Amino acid sequence: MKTISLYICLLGLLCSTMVAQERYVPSQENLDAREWFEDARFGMFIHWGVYSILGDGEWVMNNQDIPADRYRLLPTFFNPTAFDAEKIVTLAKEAGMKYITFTSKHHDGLAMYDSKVSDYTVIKSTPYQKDVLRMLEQACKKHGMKLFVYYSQLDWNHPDFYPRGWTGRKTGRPESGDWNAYLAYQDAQIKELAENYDIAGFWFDGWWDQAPGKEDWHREVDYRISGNDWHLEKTYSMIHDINSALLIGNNHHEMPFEGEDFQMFEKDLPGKNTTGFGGAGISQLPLESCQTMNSSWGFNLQDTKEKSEKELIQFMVQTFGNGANLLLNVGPMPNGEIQTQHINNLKAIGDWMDIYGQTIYGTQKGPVSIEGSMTSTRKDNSVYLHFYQLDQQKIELNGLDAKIKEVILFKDKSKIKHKRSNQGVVIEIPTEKQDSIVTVVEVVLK
Ligand code: JFZ
Repeated sequence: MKTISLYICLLGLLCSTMVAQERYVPSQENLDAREWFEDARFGMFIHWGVYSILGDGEWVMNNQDIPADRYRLLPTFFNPTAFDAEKIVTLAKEAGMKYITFTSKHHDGLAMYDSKVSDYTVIKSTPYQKDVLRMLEQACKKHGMKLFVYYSQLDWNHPDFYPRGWTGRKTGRPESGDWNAYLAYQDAQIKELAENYDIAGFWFDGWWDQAPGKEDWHREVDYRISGNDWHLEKTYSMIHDINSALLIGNNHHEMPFEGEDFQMFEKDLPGKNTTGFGGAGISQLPLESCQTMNSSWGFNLQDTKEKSEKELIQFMVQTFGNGANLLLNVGPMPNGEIQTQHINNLKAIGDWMDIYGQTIYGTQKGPVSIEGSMTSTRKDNSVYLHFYQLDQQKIELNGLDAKIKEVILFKDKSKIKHKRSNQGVVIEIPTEKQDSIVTVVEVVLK
């Protein structure tokens, strides 16, 4: 009896170790892709779909409690004749962006690509009948840009997305459905995206609608949800089996899960939580902050909370100074064009990157920063100080102990006075050398 129970324990132990051993080990191709991603630093997020027609952002179906059968009218008159994938890709490239992340399917469930497992697509449900993702893929290939796909696991249209989560509860769908059938549908779409399109990775979203095992996630709603299991490991290993280089990120606002390759922060710098639904710690994975130009992701007619070019560039350098990428969003209008102000923002950022790109691409998080005033990046023997708030000429940099060869103003290479201090080094930036947006100083180390 003792020996039998001993064998059972050993067997149990063996199994648990076997399962534990299923830890995700990124391939060399994946690690190379991560390195490319970190060096690239800057991408364009594109939130575009039939929701753009209503000009009330990408959550309009949920926020206006639009029943699914009513919402399905929208695709029937979605015909963006002015959409020009090459124009948008070129705009991104000239802004200094190296990749694009496009909403292949958002929460409303409509596929903005030629899905073979659904009729609810831009091909089969709209008069436009063009594969928007394919058009972006071709333009990215032509202009040497990489393409990621945003994919919402949350689906307010699919009848089998059941039991419902904390959103999409007023869509008029029957109070029934087969969750596993929905997961099979989701994985079939993810499989076809990974196999049929030349993409660099996935930007998943919607986990938080269920947030299995995370009771505190839905504290402000007066009903309890079961929090269905997303079987993410199964989905992630399916993707990496198809192409191990594909980079997977999931906007679940938790510390990264097994199988993920990068960590994103929504509308926040890494580790910050100004949105209230952030707050995850900072992992060792490549990092990416995503941000809107106004306060909406999808086109929003009445959203005038526009960030200025200065605010956008100052947030941008802070993400880079925190060792993270920036994924800056555009929400094309129903005709497919981008609002003029957002085009101008991108042009201004492009002009800035033309001068200072060397202090951004391929850099790591810098060794020094001053809260509310300066962040830094580092590459080889150079530390690049990005002062986004300067109201004095003498600045003490604590913690820069390395031996300094010279300190120069990056844009004109003119010398900047500096002398050692107990804390580190004091540099002197005369007012006339200071820039109203970001003053960039290069510290060349010995
Ligand atoms: C999500 C999407 O809902 C949004 O539409 C957009 O795509 C953005 C990039 O990602 O934003 C969220 C995610 C989670 C919460 C709110 C907005 N949340 O949990 O409160």
